[in-house]
Amino acid sequence: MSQSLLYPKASVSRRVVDLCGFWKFQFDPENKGGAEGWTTKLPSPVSMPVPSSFADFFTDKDSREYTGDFWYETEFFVPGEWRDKEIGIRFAAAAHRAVVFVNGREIAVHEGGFTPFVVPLNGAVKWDEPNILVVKCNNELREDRIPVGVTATLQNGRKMAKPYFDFFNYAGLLRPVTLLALPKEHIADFTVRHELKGADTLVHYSVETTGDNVVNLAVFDEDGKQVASASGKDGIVSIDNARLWNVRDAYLYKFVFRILDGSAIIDEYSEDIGIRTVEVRGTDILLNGKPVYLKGFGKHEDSDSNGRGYNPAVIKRDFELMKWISANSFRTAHYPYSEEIYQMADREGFLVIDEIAAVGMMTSTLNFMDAANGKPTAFFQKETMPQLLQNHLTAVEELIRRDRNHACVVAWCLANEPETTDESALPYLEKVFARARSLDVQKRPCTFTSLMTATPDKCKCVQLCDIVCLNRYYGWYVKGGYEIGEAELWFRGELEGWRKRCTDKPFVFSEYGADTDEALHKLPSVMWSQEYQTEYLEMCHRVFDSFDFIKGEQVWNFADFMTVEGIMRVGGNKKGVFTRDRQPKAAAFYFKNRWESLPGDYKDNRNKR
Ligand code: BDP
Repeated sequence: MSQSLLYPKASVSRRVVDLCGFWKFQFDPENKGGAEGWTTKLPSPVSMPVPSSFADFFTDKDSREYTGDFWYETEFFVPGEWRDKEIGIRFAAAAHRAVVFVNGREIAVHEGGFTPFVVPLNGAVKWDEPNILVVKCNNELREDRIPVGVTATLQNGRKMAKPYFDFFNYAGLLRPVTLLALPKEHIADFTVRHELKGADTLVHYSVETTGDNVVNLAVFDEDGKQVASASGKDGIVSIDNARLWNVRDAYLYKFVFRILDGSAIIDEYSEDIGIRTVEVRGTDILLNGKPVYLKGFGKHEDSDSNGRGYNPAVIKRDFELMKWISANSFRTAHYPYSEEIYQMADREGFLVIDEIAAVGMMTSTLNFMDAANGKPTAFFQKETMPQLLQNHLTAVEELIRRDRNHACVVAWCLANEPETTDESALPYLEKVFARARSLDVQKRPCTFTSLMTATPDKCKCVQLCDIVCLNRYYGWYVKGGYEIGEAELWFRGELEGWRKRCTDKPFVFSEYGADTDEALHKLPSVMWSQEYQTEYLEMCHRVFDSFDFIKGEQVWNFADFMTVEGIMRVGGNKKGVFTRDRQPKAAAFYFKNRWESLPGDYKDNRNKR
């Protein structure tokens, strides 16, 4: 069971119990929990909602900035009638690492704060009795883990996170925790790959189970009518006149997988699947064979009080705002998001560039400062690289296993702003790209986002990318304010360079943006004012509109978000088109106007080849 990352769903054969609610919680600054028996009972806990990030609940700085081990405790009950089942606890996300104890016994360790893991429980639980669940988490940043940073120890002995990235190091049991009971023989995983052959739509599927009984697949349309079926662990279903999944026009079929013993159902698992193809051809990104232009955002999972904790209300609001503004896509900067976000993107027809937590791959105290100066940091030559690579590859596996069946996922972003100006990045990233390509049966395009200083003459790794994603800040970090005219010339100059270097790839702006105070208006504009944000955006779009290989614009950021405190950030990063509480800045109306008027196949180059 521990191998299965399938979303927890009850069915005729499966049981799911939600363990969310208030748990006990305690910081362990002296690292003494293990020696003092906290594995069965926390000595002086406070209450803590699960899921959530702990940082923004407390009123003192030591708690907000707390870095080190912290513990959770709760109780759960396992009914005796589950004795012949395989049972486990599923953590949708424990940032950044967790050790799990049941009734005092250590039963699992997991590294990586943004992907799920299941802890098998058989053998560790008491049936028909309460069981004690204790989780020791740790949020220290290290150069051999992702996201990358270091942990400093202050003179008073307190630890402090020093991220190499520009978002607050929120941690905790960020996403739901569930108790699962599955039949011993169960569906562990499956993949689908879609093929459009003239009028025929073929779905190649492959199911992994823990036994040898027969597997059946039945496919239902949105009216509940069965439209196809097949038998066998691997096979093809053909759907006549299939309604394809499209941008902002989603259609989801229900795929029901069953393990059967004669007519008895041993296990059943179903998933809503959008049928579509995605591919890159020349400088086009093709969805179902037709070019698409990405309009949208780099986002964060970030909200008031709950930090990076699962927040369904904010998820809902964000999708409503993205629809209002006429966006069609977003990037999950800078880590895999909650599974429910991909489900909603599937349902609403949004295209997702799915990013891994490989961020901060450049030695830096504040990502945004060092990113601009171009000083080499020899990041990929550090001795921590072999270990970092191992963790990175495991994270790629978990990301792709978790998300590969979502129609919304149209590309994998395998790193954010790695230091690709140095040759040593190439062998490292080659291994990461090779692993991703080997795992995705849909062969989606792979990319990384390119940092500002990795210009066409300096980047050593862009050849790995199927889509080139650029993070560029001309007019903000480079030649901002009154010099914006020069910024535009520099910007155009760089793009001419790219035109020469990569003649046959689509480019997407995965970041561009200007910090903006929601209350500041200035005529004439100055940097930080709402007027400047719009002028800056107009300049960027003028540039994008004049290069036909640019196939998308995802502005940084959807909403203001929290970062470390410091001289460059006023209550966080303010590049949001919306405020942190999801209200529009002036730029939101500007975007709505632009995106409503851009055709869905803007810059269709097919007839030019
Ligand atoms: C880029 C990073 C992003 C930052 C952004 C900024 O990818 O995480 O928040 O710059 O400075 O370098 O706003």
